[in-house]
Amino acid sequence: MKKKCIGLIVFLAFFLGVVGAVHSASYKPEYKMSIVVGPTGPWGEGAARFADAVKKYTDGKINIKPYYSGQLFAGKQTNEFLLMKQGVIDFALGSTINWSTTIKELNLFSLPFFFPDYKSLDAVQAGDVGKKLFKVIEEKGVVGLGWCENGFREFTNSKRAVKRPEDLDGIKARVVGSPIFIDTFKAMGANPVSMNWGEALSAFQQGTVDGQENPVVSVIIPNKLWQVHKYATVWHYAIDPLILSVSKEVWDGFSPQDKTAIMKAADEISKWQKKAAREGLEGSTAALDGLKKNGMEVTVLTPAQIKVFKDKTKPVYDKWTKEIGVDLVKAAEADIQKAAKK
Ligand code: X2X
Repeated sequence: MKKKCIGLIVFLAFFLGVVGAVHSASYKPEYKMSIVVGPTGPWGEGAARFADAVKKYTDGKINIKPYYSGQLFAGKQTNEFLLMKQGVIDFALGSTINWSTTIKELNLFSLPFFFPDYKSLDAVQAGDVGKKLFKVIEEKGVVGLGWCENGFREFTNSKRAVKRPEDLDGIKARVVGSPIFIDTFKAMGANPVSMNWGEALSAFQQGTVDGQENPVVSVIIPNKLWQVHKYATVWHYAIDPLILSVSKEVWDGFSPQDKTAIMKAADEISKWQKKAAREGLEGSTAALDGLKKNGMEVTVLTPAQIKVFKDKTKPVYDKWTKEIGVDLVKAAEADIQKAAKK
């Protein structure tokens, strides 16, 4: 009996060893991770921390290298998801906006003035809608490991303080290359132009565009946008979650132990990253104070001022709800209402 037991243990150890070896033999020496922005700030830093944690928890077996500033997709950020599917990109800390041209459902987060606060966003991500979205992306070849965050998108420009739609008149605003953004800014009365992020940074310097919309902590501060734009409008008009992710083909090649180790790293980093993206914004004015110290004039819109913009963009909501899926939008609305009562 004892002998049999020892035999079984030896066999199991041998079997697991062989399985492990087969897996690691097929591992790549380097896994490429895509990030649209540079290494500074919670987005870029989140990617570096994830790579470090995966290395640590897999005892050096899985080596992820972050490629910043859109290097892996040669600047064209709406290609990121497709390149993951095609095996060019292995991992990504990717914006839902950049993937939304491929995955229509992800436009949910870009519906104008839809998510009132972080609480409602967290509720939607943690509930059935969040799970459904991860299922949809997995069916298209990418595994979501955790929700991270770029943040609520605010507006900056070089012309004037924007408080009412009329203030946007004639302002040439760079928006990301996803059609809902063009629709929203047209509806609000601006003159939107879609541009990749890399190009946009030079366009701000050259003054060929007047404004842009991005989160304060993750993008406006790390890129010192006060050097090019004097005015900031805080209106939380869209939220931009990031998805920490891996191509399904790559994921399926990892051993069960390594998958567990990667999930551990992903859980840890998602928590850290979301918190860092909200630092100085949630229950604090530190981030906005920072903009003011650097010479910006910051306008925080009141609920009544926001309502004027929200009413203007109602046709965008109607059009895009159909694209996203009426049921999904209704389910998210129900989660948001429930979160408001808590
Ligand atoms: O291009 C942008 O505005 C950015 C950096 O926020 C995204 O990747 C969506």
